[in-house]
Amino acid sequence: MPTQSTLETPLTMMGAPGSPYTRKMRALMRYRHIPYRMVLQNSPEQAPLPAAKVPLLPTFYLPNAEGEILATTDSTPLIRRFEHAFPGRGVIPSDPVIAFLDELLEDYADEWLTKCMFHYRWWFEADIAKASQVLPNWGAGQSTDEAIAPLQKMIGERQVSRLGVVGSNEETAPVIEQSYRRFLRAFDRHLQQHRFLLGGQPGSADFATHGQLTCLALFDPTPSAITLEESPRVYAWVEITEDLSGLDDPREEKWFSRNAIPETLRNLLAEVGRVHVPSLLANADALERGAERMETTIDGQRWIQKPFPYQGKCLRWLRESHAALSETDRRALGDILADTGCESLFG
Ligand SMILES: N[C@@H](CCC(=O)N[C@@H](CS)C(=O)NCC(=O)O)C(=O)O
Repeated sequence: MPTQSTLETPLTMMGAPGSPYTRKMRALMRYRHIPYRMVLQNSPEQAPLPAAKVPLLPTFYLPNAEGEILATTDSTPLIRRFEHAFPGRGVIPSDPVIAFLDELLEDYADEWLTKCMFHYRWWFEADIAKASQVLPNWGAGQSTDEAIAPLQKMIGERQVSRLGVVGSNEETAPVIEQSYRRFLRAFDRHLQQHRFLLGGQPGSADFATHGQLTCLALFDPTPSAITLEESPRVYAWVEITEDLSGLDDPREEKWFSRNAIPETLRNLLAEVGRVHVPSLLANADALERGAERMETTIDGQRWIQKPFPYQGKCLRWLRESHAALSETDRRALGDILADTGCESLFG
């Protein structure tokens, strides 16, 4: 970790309140005390900013080696870049074994919980109605009801038609919905004893989880009701994690020690192994074969979806991090992951 900041601040972050990855990064910036300015998507302030190659929310505008400002996306590598650029209040555990658990849980939140998020937002009438009415208002500035109505219709229809991208369909809906409830129950039990996923201070996985849960717990009516039914504690945690700027300076000993991983964390890892790991593996297999569809079994039920190249990259990153561990670390990690289903990632 550097002793002084190597990126000029305030950083500019373009995003939207309903984007889980925008919320992930905003909570992270607040916790890390990184000064930022938030620019809303489609606002006049966005107009002069360069466009990203693949436009995604959030987008940061950061210098390359020549000092040229580039539109930069993808929260996971951005968090690692900021970890090197700003001193103090880091979110990557220093023990490589704990750091791997953090990376794996971050991937689960970013790539599996987002299936829950997108499914619930665009599957049930009440959620579709709320999201299509509110979303266009975030960036539309001052406009009349008549002017915004076609945008509301367009956004609703476009997003519903994209459900298949995350694998939400008639066959997979029960798998997604059951997994969300199981996750809530496991996270609830964990939070009864621990402040964050990896101990007494937040890791990048906490911010990823927070981002998806701002939608699931706080905004979309169907999953919000489910969250309150299963765990008011998780609901409260999402609100708390929004702004951790006042958390005492974290100390190294607040992370879990590799020799004392609580059973509640192992249960969360077992949930990752139950749904996310088979999904990552089947996706990579379909990509490798150039198949049009990935068809597999997740949680004992049929799963079909179009393969997703980005998640092929996620699996490669996890395997690279695993391969970079020393043999002692790999063995310690193996003991923690044994029988969670996560061990099949490297199998
Ligand atoms: N892996 C990316 C995912 C970002 C992402 O998928 N953002 C969504 C919104 S939350 C997006 O911009 N989708 C395209 C769109 O809405 O047009 C990250 O971690 O930042």
